[in-house]
Amino acid sequence: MAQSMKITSVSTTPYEDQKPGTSGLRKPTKVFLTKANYTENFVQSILSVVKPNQDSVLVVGGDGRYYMKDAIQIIAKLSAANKVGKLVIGQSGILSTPAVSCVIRKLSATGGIILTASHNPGGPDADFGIKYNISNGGPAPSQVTDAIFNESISLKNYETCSDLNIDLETLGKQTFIVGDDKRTFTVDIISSVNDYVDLMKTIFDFDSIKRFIKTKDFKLRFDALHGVVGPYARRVLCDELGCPEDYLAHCVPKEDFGGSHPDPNLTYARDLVVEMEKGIYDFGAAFDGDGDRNMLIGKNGFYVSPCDSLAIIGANHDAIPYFRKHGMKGMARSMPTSGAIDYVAKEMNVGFYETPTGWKFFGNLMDDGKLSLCGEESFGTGSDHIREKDGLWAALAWLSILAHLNLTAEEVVKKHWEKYGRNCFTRYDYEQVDSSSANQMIEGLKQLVQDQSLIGTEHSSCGQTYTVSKMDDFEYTDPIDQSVAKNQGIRIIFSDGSRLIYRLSGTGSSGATIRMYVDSYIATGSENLAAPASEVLKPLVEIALKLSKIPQLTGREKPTVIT
Ligand code: VG1
Ligand code: CO
Repeated sequence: MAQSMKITSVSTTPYEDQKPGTSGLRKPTKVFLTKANYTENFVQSILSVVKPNQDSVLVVGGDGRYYMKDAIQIIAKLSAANKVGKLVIGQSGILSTPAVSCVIRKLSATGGIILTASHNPGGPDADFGIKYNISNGGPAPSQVTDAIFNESISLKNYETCSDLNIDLETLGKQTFIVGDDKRTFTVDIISSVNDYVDLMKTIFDFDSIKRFIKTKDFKLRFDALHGVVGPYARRVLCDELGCPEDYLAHCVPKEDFGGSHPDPNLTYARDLVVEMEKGIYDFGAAFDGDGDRNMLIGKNGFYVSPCDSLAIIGANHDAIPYFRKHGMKGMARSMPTSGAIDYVAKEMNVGFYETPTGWKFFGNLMDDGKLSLCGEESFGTGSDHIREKDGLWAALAWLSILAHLNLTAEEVVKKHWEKYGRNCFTRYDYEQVDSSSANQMIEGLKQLVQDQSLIGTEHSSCGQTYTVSKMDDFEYTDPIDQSVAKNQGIRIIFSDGSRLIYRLSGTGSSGATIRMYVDSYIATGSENLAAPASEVLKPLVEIALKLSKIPQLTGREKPTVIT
């Protein structure tokens, strides 16, 4: 029998700053590289909360960014020492966030650890992140991340098998004998893509999508922004749907995402927009670093807003075999997401939920059978097939709808507006703002919430007048476990239903990012139904900037990103 690997208990100093944000712990890579035991401390904190035993199975993988493989070796050493029975890891460490969720569910695993900072850039001078997902395949809820944080601030030791090294490249099982009691620790290296692609084949009708692409000579462009979606897009588009290789752009994962920002929006996925504007491709999609976000662009660069995309998938869900089989149990959106889907849910008479920002708030509703389709304005769309948002799923959902309706993306969107009316939406991001001015801005708004002095006041800009009818700090009570999430964003709601929302990002790694959201409904038949959102929303944006004093307080004349 192989010699048993020794477990050592290493003393360490706790950190004060390992509080997971909207989606896991995200910090500059340098913090993980230079602060002693930074990764070990956080992984031990996760394991201390999980309390593993010989039956525990953890799924591990990430988006391929710099430091991921080192982090996986650390996770293996600590998992072995902390009595985890088995780790299931994507080959070369690669698993998209939706693929981790899929594998956790398929294996009924204990949970999973995802190495990603999602849409944040990667590399030694950019960001790294670690996220824990629970047994339903979804992001850990606040109760769990709070417990992990509490461990991290008082941690004194971590347990490790420092001699244990795993081979991340060879598919199949590796076994190790660990500790004095000679426990078996197993590592199983699995295909990064197989389980996920198998799941997609049960959700969509690949044959009919393939036929549509072929008979219409429908040209696609999928841009993975050098993130993890590359291998998944290659398998689905080229191997399954028979598309040529040149439909794929930036589909080889890179440790630094080619030095760019793997965030699928009009600013950071500019390449795709430029390609689509040429009029060669019929439908384009871009995905973020870890594969859970999507941006969709129609022919000639027609932009499909994520809020509209969600509503349109809802309205046309019967184009997708999965929904035909399982039915539409309910729909949900995060609070800042436009109200477009509200009209669809109402018309279809299905349950509707408005949750705080972050995918973790959808999990309970899905587990309880109340929710089939949900999304966020931040390019996240998904269903209860897994418990994460899913970029490639959204693109396949759209291909199914386009094939079913035999229309272009632009026609589909415009017909939707004609039927339901249109929610014009924009988000202004002010990235890396000085934290104290960002806090001052939010505090000012909180004061206005407290004294309710804006209620009934009129605000005019560009010849339009809006009256404030409600102002609050969004609070959510989970309908399943009654847990309460407070301070989830300041809302100013006008008498015509238009909304201004302000919150601070929980995914940045340094300074503060202010997000300001504007949502306004235009009824069917209105002459500016198809006008550019920037024009329609101009007066409300001006009012929003004035009420919040963002330019004065931050010294920023313009946001970093407008979506
Ligand atoms: C942002 C988005 C939010 C999303 C989160 C994680 O959070 O606004 O909608 O769920 O990122 O997405 P915040 O706190 O920065 O606004 V991902 O793809 O980065 O895991
Ligand atoms: Co992401």
